[in-house]
Amino acid sequence: TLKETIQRALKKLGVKQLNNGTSTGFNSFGNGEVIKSYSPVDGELIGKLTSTTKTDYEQVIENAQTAFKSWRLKPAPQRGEIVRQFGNKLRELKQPLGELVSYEMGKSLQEGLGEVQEMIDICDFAVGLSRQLHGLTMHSERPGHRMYEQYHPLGIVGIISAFNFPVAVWAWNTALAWVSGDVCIWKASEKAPLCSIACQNIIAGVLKENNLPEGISNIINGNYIVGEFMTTDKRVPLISATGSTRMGKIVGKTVGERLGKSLLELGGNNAIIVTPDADLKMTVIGAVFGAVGTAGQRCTSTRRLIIHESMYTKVKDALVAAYKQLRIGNPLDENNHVGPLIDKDAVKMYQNALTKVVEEGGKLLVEGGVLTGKGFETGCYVQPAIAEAENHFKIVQHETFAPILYLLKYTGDINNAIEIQNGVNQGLSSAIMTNNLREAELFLSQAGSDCGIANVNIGTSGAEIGGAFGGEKETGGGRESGSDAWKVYMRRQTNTINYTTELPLAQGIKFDL
Ligand code: UN1
Repeated sequence: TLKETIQRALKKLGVKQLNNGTSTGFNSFGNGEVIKSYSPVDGELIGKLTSTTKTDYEQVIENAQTAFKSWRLKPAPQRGEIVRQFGNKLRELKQPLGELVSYEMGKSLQEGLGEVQEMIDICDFAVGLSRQLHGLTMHSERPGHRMYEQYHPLGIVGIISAFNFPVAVWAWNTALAWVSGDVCIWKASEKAPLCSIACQNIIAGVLKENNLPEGISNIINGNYIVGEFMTTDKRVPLISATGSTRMGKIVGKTVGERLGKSLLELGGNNAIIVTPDADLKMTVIGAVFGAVGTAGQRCTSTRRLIIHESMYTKVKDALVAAYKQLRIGNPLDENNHVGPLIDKDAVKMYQNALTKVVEEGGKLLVEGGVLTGKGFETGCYVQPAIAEAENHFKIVQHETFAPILYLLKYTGDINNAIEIQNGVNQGLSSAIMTNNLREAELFLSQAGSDCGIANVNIGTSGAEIGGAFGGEKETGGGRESGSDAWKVYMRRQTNTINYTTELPLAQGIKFDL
């Protein structure tokens, strides 16, 4: 039964009924009020944990600072070795951790396992990276001089993550930060806090086996006030925050006031352009997975389809037919495609968006609605909806974290579609379905999509970890995960060395004494 599966998973992950300290005894949780975590799947109380007080936070900072002093001296490839061991532990615990993600957050088990796979992948990436934290060498304009740059660790990295990817986003940040020589403090979402306990237990075990201080990885729990401990704290040089644009604006401003660094990965309003040359089958699979996967709660979820008028009826009919096939229910049951939304507030926002789109003149093609009856007792299960709309509608301009897909029509050439695609405040992910080389290349060109991610014949969600992940405009501009995203976790130092007995000045300046 589900209950037994979850009990077994919690046991394997060392998550207790009341979590007020890790399995290794280091108290990074705190003495504050108790937070209860209920599953949106069946409404059961999964477990409790204690939140972090200001006094606890000071202790965490001290532990992190002490750990940093030794961790930064460990050669980077040896830090990589710790991340390698962590990745192996994740391989062993992939099933129970995937189950906990699915049960606490509500995404399908397949997607929960996929999320743990992203953690494993970023560990592998970071291990390789630990031997490639390269800087450049330059030619000095002065004789007998050498110039180069090196990357040093920053110190404490603060990670604020959202409920929708309760483990992977942490891993993207922390794996890179660790090989960079940083130590981390993680504030997970208070909507999926037990996932962070499980992760902390795993890394704490690895650190203990290697006689390393647990302060290399720390977690703090609670609401935004606990997050503010870090965003206002000069001792935390980098804050990496994933979540809503509303949250990101506050974090960006707070960190900016103290001239700290922030890495922001915020909301998206992602679209797929469907051209006259699109492959209908690929379009439907990409759009449906993009719109209903994770119940529309990915920052990369497909929210808008921009369809050429010549394809419009075909695509619309195929989508409506596909939505009829969707099975909604317990996400740990592999027969289901779509699980619940995270909580009742999310359900309210979903309902509100459906009301708004009709008020603004849109038309519901698949009505949606909250599911009731057996298996749906939590009130968090909703029917994915499709609405015909226009890009300028306020509700279409807004990111609603729910499975609602807006169909928009374009006429004429691809530039018109690109204009609609770019005509929102967010700039995370985008896609085009086409077999026309000219359209595809234009979409990817400087005159094309303005997003951080632009795909051809792939949907908007489900990015691999190897590329830099993030977006422009109100998405916040940060890049996490692959490519050279590691550079933001390090400080660059330019070194010029004079190996002569003269002291020539740069720019040809003469200064004789
Ligand atoms: C998120 O929703 O915050 O590209 C992350 C994707 C996933 C990550 C999403 N790899 O959909």
